[in-house]
Amino acid sequence: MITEKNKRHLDEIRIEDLEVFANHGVFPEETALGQKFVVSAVLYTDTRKAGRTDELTESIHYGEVSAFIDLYLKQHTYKLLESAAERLAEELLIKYPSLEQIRLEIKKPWAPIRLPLRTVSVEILRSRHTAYIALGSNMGDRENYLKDAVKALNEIRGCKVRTVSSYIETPPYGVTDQADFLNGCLELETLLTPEEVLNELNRIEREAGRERVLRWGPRTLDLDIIFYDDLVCQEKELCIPHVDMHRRKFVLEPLCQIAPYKRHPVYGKTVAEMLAGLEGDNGTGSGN
Ligand code: A4P
Ligand code: MG
Repeated sequence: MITEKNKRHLDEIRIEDLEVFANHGVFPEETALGQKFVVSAVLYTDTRKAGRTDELTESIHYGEVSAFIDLYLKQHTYKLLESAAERLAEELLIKYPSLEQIRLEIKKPWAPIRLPLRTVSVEILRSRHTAYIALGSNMGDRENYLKDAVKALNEIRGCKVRTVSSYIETPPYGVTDQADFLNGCLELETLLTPEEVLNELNRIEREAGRERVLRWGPRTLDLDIIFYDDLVCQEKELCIPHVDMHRRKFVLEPLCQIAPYKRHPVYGKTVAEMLAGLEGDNGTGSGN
């Protein structure tokens, strides 16, 4: 899923029609003989500092990127242009942290389809995203479950945990007849889509021995997506922003430590404002 980010205008560095002789294709002849691929890339980044200082190290070196594209496409073989573009875009976003977004087009002018055509191509747009994840545990070694979850998230390819709140002790919300929780929040930089993030969260919960017995019931580990950029999505399996976050002190309090000015894309309030709205409540946020 490609989402538009509500962020500052980004500058563009363009590489146009870089020719690479490589071996991608569905037919065995294509992978054996090779053919010409033509690559164009728009690198979205902030060039302001490089522009002011005239220092190449402050920007992204288009010569280096071109050489990387050439080598990467020669060293790997994919059946599909889609895969070649997907993998290459991911590699570049991981290699260049100041690259916020990339538009990548790979053309295949000699595609063997026995019909005259100028070219076929695949073009993709891939971005770095920011997600906020809420963590909770009220069984066993709670702190260890939360710490292991942070570590597991950081180990996912294309994910980086940027900030973690402190862990706070909170009374149970919803089903109140259960042990107190330890809760926290973290900021995650990610190349994954929201659905892929959710799958990873479910995997990490499973690996922590989480069993889905009772809704709102006791659990070794609960991981929820609170925000994903400014995305608003209401699907059966995935609601972003989290539907109940604005009523939950156990989410807003740790989130306020790391993102007090993050604004809810629907309600228009900052995290700090939502938390202030809950103060004076009974402390669990359940009285709302
Ligand atoms: N799902 C939809 N949107 C999201 C999202 N933004 N992030 C779906 C994560 N999952 C999302 O969740 C059910 C399904 O929600 C997922 O499979 C996913 O497809 P679940 O984790 O299986 O079930 P659950 O956690 O038992 O239910 P629910 O409603 O998610 O519970 P919550 O909201 O997670 O609340 N009190 C304190 N003090 N601290 C806590 O951490 N946690 C809960 C659980 C209750 N009381 C608590 C705490
Ligand atoms: Mg949950």
